[in-house]
Amino acid sequence: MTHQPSPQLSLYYAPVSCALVPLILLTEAKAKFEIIKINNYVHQNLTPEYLQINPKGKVPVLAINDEILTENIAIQLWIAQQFPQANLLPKDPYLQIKAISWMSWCSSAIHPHLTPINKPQRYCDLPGSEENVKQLSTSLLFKDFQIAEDHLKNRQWFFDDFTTVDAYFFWCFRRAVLFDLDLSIFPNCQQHFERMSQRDSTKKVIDYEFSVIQEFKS
Ligand SMILES: N[C@@H](CCC(=O)N[C@@H](CS)C(=O)NCC(=O)O)C(=O)O
Repeated sequence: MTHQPSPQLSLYYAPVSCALVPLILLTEAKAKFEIIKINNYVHQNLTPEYLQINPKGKVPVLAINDEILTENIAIQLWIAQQFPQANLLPKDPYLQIKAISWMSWCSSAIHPHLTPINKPQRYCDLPGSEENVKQLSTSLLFKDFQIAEDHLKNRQWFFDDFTTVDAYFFWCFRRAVLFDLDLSIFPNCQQHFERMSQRDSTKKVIDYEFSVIQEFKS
């Protein structure tokens, strides 16, 4: 049997961004990887150097040896496949497809409803319209959260055990928490958030995030 060397992994990461999700997963998997910090406060993601790495100008990026992988779902699936012992996806093939369905929803519904709350100026240029964009996006976001709220009733995780979907939804809900939205109408999501916050991997990456924010803001 030939021994395949482990690939060299570099995660391009910006604090508070959705790069938190692969960072949690790599930590869960006890993977060896380096973090390349991208200073989103000064738009380092839009510099010519970064655009050469990812022309989309976004994080996360996972560099696997010389290969560049973009898009959170693809990165999460790659990590789950590469580190099967971490059980980041359900074992049953159909439930794996269901996990991809939940991940697609985080990526294509929730995430696009979060960004306009943070950056309304990207979505409108009529004077005085930013507040309205925020309000409409918040109401779309709350419809998304209600779906998770119903699913999480009497459940600890999206599936029987922790999976990548929990990490992805955690990031989504945490963004809303950081926006200071009143989320008290979603107690099941709040409990899921608390449960996720108690995981060793999450604690570690949140501490790390704090240190990167301090560094970038100093
Ligand atoms: N479709 C991409 C979206 C990634 C994305 O929007 N990342 C945000 C951070 S959460 C970003 O890099 N934003 C920088 C910008 O838009 O300038 C994915 O799923 O990876």
